[in-house]
Amino acid sequence: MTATEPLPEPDPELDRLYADFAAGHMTPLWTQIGDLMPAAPTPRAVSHVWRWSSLFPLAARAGDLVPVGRGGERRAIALANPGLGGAPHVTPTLWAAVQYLGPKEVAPEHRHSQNAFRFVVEGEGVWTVVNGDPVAMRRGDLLLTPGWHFHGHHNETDHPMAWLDGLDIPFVHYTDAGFFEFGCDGVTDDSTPDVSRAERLWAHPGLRPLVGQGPKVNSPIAAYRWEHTDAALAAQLQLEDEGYPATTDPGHAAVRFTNPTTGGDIMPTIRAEFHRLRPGAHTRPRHDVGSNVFQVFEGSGTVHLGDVAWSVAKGDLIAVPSWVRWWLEADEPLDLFAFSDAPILERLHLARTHTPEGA
Ligand code: GTQ
Ligand code: FE2
Repeated sequence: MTATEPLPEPDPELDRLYADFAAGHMTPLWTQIGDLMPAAPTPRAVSHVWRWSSLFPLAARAGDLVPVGRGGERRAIALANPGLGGAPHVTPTLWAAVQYLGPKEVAPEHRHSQNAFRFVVEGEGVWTVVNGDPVAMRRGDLLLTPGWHFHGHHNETDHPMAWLDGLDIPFVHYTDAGFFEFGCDGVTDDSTPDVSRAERLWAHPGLRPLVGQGPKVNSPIAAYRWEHTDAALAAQLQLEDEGYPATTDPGHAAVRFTNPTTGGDIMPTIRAEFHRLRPGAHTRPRHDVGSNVFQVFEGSGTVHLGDVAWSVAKGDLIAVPSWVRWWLEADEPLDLFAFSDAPILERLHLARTHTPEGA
């Protein structure tokens, strides 16, 4: 308690009052205002790093022991933030899981209110079928499964594949906003095109088809391909070398994945970005309201979270709770995928960022 007024002295009458509050399912503000309304966010979630070197072998063991099919739906293993009491929440709003699909396996179609994406840190050979559109999954690609779109995944190869799933499951759970439906038992289209119909229509830089006008809630681009992300980041660094200011900080190239019909985020609840740091480069320390999750795509470096420095390497996943001071430092060239709940916080006018060393 940081109250300036002292709390009342112990008193049997007061004890009876508190007991009667409890019996009546009521609770006084004055005993808990410090917890309910802290001067700045005091997250229960903690900073944490999950190592790909442990995640992947555990997912592979699940692949040997646990079938995938109707009922369980997905062989997805969620990251449980150590501060959140074992709940399958990487942060209070976000879900992050490693999903593993063995040779020739099929995860059957379903749909739900929760928004989802897949990010591929290694491998290829799985197609995710989104509202009947087969979308190839390859290393470096970001694939979208917006809320209420049917989706199933099938592995066409004779080797397993694992990837990162990001969803707003905890937020939808907390707000009791979720609906769910089964779709067909396999996938509605098991063809294996290199390019989805959504990309053929929507993924040409700066060109919007004249069919389907009007802003869309979700990005219609089913897959953001690595070739484009990589080229955009490489160009920023090259422009910097040529003397044109193109990076956010020296040696720090960054892009946000956007909805081409609005210029805003890919989905209503989730922001996704990609960051590239030159060897020796670092970002400026910052505090953000809301939570961030990173996955190292390539290279190695140090993630500073509060007062702790975590060395990270390919595939490692990093949870950054609200308002924790964080910054990145690259040893080698460091490529990092990032996602957050920023669209929720911004829409609700709760977003804040603080950069202690100036803007
Ligand atoms: O692939 O459809 O990690 O519905 C969690 C829920 C993946 C999926 C998850 C899901 C999926
Ligand atoms: Fe799903």
